[in-house]
Amino acid sequence: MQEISREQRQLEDQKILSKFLIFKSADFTYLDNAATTQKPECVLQAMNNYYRTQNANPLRGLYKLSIAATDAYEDAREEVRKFLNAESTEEIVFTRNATESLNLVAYSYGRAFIKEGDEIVITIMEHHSNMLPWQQLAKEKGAKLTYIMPEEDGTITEEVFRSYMNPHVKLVAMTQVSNVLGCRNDVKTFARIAHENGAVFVCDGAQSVPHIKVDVQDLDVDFLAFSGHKIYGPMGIGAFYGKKELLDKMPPFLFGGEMIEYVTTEGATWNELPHKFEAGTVNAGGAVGLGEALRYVSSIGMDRIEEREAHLTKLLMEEMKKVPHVHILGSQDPEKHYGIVTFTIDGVHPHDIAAIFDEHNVDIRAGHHCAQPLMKFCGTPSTTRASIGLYNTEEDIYKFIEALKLIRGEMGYNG
Ligand code: C6P
Repeated sequence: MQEISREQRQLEDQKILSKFLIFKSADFTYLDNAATTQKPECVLQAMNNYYRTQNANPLRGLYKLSIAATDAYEDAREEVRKFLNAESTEEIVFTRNATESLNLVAYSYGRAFIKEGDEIVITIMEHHSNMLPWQQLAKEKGAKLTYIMPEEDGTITEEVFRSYMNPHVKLVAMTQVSNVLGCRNDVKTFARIAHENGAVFVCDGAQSVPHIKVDVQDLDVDFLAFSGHKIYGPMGIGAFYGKKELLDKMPPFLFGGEMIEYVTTEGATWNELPHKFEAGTVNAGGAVGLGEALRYVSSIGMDRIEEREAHLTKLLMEEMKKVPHVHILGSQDPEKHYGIVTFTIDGVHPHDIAAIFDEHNVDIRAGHHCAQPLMKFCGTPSTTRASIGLYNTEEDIYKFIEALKLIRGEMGYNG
């Protein structure tokens, strides 16, 4: 990662911040980017423009406006393909979010190919969205669900991963970056080992795709899910990548309009990829917004985004470590956090911490972060989390630290 000078960084900060008008609407510091991100003007304008000039039901009409809507929708798919470096747009399926993507894979691939006695391997650090679909599948099929236990800081070594492989393992599902510990799993190595073992590899990219370069061909994962709203796009649109050879043999997930080729009173045949998995009227406006968001982050460059966020993560953790009674979950090394820093403060409930931060206009998240089994593994029912996005600046970090220093005092502690 290429470091830049202080002046260059400040110029870059200003250029980026000028695109996010929400920060001009009120005085607040936004550090809840792992939950959702703010939207740049170009995304709002692209969606506005779509609804003002191109809106019709895509993929159906034979008139000019519907063709324009179809083109806008399919252009967005091409943006996603490029962004993830998938081989073909047939491998990109639009959904509502990462949750729907992971459920779709569990319902369609899982119900068709996982059988009684098979084993599904996930990790204890999974978000509920990459845990419950596999739990339900395992229960329904009489399959075994195994949880990989990482080291305390979230590390899963190659040796540990290999120890979970056996001939019964038919599917591995794993997040690339944990939404709580911020640690990054070596998905490329684990996917290779899973394949050698005869298992497919499902990657939850919800917290990685917005922050690091993700290349599905390089990682050689079989499926990868992400959400538009965490990468500066709108809510209600997400996507997943699936290898064509797998998508081809998977049954549809939802049935209805547009996913069919031919219907009789007795049955139906299915549309070609990816439409087989996109039943009903699609979220074309959302897809347009997502496509524009991907163009926007690409214009900055994923390398720059990663460097900016790594720089701020380092600053954040260094400053947090100076504050007494604050404990950072997971690794103490900022390079292993990818913008996500979860913490506790002695004697203060995470909800009180978040409320006090809010009084100081700093937005962070408190609770179990939809990862209750991980909380249990970490020995705490809930925590507080700050998470960084591409528009955050050093000033945001110092505002956070100022508020952090006040928390115990405001709860009545001396020091
Ligand atoms: N995590 C967080 O604050 P959806 O809700 O479908 O857009 O994303 C689900 C999801 C899946 N995997 C991971 C690793 C995630 O972090 C999330 C969403 C948010 O941590 C909301 S709970």
